[in-house]
Amino acid sequence: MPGRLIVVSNRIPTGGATAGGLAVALHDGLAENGGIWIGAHPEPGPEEGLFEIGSDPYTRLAFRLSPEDYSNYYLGFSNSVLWPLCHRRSDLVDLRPEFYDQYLALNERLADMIAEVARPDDDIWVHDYHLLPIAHALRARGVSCKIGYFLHIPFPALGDMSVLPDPGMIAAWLAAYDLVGLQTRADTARCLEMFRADPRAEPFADGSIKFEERLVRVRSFPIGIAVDEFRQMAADDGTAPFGSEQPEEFVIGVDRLDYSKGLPNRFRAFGEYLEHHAKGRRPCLLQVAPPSREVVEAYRQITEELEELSGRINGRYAQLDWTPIRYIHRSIDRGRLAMLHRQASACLVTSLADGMNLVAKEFVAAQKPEDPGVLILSRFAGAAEDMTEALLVNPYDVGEMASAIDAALNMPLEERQRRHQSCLRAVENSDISLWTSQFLQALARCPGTMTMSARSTHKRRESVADTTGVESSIGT
Ligand code: GDG
Repeated sequence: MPGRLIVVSNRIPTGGATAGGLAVALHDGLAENGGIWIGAHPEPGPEEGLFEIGSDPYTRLAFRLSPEDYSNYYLGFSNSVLWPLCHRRSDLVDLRPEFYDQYLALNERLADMIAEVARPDDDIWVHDYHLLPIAHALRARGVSCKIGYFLHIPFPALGDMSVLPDPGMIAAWLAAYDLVGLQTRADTARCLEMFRADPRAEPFADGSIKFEERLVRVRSFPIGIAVDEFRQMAADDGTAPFGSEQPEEFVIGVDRLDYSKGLPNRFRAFGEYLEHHAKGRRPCLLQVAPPSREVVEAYRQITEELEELSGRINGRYAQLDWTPIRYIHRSIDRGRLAMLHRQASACLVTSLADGMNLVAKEFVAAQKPEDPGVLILSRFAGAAEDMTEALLVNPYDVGEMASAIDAALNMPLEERQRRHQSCLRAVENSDISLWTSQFLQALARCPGTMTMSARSTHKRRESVADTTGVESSIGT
């Protein structure tokens, strides 16, 4: 019987209708050989091991986060230490011993549960920063199957890692995987820099690293969206998403309300545009920003800042029949979102740091190719690495973003079409189904747990690869 795919993520998808892009993309791989998805149930509760929440067409096994796990592992070490660190906000890192202890404890407990379920011929695919130590903990329990890892957020700079309680653990944790997938070539370069600086690591030219007894490969796999599905959702079916409140023209922004998304500067830039460029024109900024991690202080602060900024800008410029910023601080239906993207003249993505940013890809996929809107994209979003024909901006430069809004709203049709075609190619080349299959194929090609003799053979092969440039990890 062929091995199964076991996906492990912080959250488990709990229902077909609400399944996200990742769940849909992994569906075939999971269904094919009776796969398993393991993740935390959205409702915390007392510990009770893994329990099944569905098995059609693949098994979903959930575990409960205790209130301490939720506070210290999830909100604490994951979202008040690793998240700010990876998004270049070391100033927001909140170091408390109980956060790190619970992060390690939860990962150890989860490794116990996975070890009970995994068979040697299974492939395990672990997702994101909440679960960095899982492979290391599984190896300590004798689990020998291939284990891949994908980090959805930026890989941190080497110097920034020094703020962690035990910075050397990141390399040791990652080295326990067979394959480490990152969003961009720049992330891969930062990860390799970390290994190069570590005396325990011996990096090879193809992006693989010998680390003590193990061999790990590091490569970029830029994540994407289900392009056709989003395009179909955006298609005009006669519904007016604004009802009777349709603005004359509008620029759209869609983001979880997170400090990494650069929202205050986006609002300021729109204010600058109105002050210096609009000249009687009356576009709206439609900002959809559902709440996120609201109990964390940094998130509370940015929520207040945005309310204050939108109030101030609207107070200054609004007219009886025009509200410049329409700020919606809650989630809206995905189909409606797709239609709004299609109707927008431009989209603002202003992240100060972002692993990829799927909103940029959704906006491009939703456009009418014959009359497309313009994507204004932060240089610091992973999406900018391949979407080079978007209007790239520095999100710290409010004046530059105001000029970009002006340029987007005045851009000739031919230039809009040319830029859109180029961005659409990048979006189609990273379709989520390709992303999934490329990652799983690369994991299948990994040599797996190595013996000393196998390692020396590998070393000889790599020295050939060095000269031929075969399988270069950077640039894929
Ligand atoms: C992490 C990384 C990386 C947003 N508001 C609503 C809504 N959304 C949807 C968007 C998009 C998704 O949420 C957000 O994805 P992003 O990629 O933009 O950002 P993160 O949530 O920070 O995701 C990121 C991603 O992982 C994948 O690897 O790209 O860099 O930070 O799909 O459309 N959806 C609905 N209503 C909303 O109000 N229905």
